[in-house]
Amino acid sequence: MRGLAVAVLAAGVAVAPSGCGEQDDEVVRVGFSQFAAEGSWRAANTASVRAALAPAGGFELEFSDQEQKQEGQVADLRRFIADDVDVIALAPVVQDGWDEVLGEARDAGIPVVLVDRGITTDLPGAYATRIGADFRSEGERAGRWVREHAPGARVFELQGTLGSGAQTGRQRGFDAVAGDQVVGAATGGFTRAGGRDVTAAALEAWPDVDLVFAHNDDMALGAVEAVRAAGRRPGVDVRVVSVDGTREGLRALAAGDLEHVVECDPAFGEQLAGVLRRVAAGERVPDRVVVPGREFDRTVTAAEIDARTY
Ligand code: GYE
Repeated sequence: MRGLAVAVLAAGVAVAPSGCGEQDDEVVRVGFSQFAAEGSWRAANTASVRAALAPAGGFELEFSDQEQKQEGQVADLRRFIADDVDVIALAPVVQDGWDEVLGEARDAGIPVVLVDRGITTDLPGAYATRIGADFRSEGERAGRWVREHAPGARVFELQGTLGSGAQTGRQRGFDAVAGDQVVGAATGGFTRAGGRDVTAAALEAWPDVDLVFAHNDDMALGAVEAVRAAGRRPGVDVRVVSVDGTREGLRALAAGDLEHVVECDPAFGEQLAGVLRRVAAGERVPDRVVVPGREFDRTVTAAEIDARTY
């Protein structure tokens, strides 16, 4: 039986170059550990990745979502290793604490591609590449807008999940440019409710705050609610600058509730699919694949808003 299977497989491989179509052995088995469904950006990212890693594209996907829990993601990776997937895609909730499980993947010969956020690691060859935005540059660009348009503003920095690559990068970038304007900072965990509650507390703790730099749009929208609830006018008494570029975020921008939005594009599933295919085939890939993003201001058009996919 085994001899027959090998012979059939060999025949299949032999005809492949002449263009006789997809062979079963070309299916790439991917384990993708997403960490949450905490907001609109992540929902769009998950949808984009799942669409690109569909069977029609030659992928078999094991998907997992872990409610922002690193332990759950570590368990995901161990399951993917036990299942002997061809490649692991990991969207790490925080930066630290991955070396042990990534060592296990490496020992098993399973390459890992980081999706969206990065990690800090001492492990040589811990991962093949990272595909995602340049968070530090996003923070810098938000900071430059503040420097230029609100140089006297007293800033509350509404930070994302502490210890996540998106939080540390955006904070470092912003602080490098406009850090001297920051009078207070706290995390809203990248959620709308978090953004609202933490901003409400911040406006009491630092009554002279007149600008909020939110690390994402969901928190920015929560901040706008908190500003109104405090009897202050968004865009007049307290201005809000943000990152992501969700449809709702851009609507708030057009309406005058937000000032400036640095785009972070979640729809890189197709690009990721290409990278995973190459990594699974043992090809070398650049160790960093940057997803570019633009910026939006009040001139954003209805057509641009309608065209948003997230
Ligand atoms: O900006 C935010 C999400 O890691 C880039 O995570 C991502 C961030 C994104 O919660 O909305």
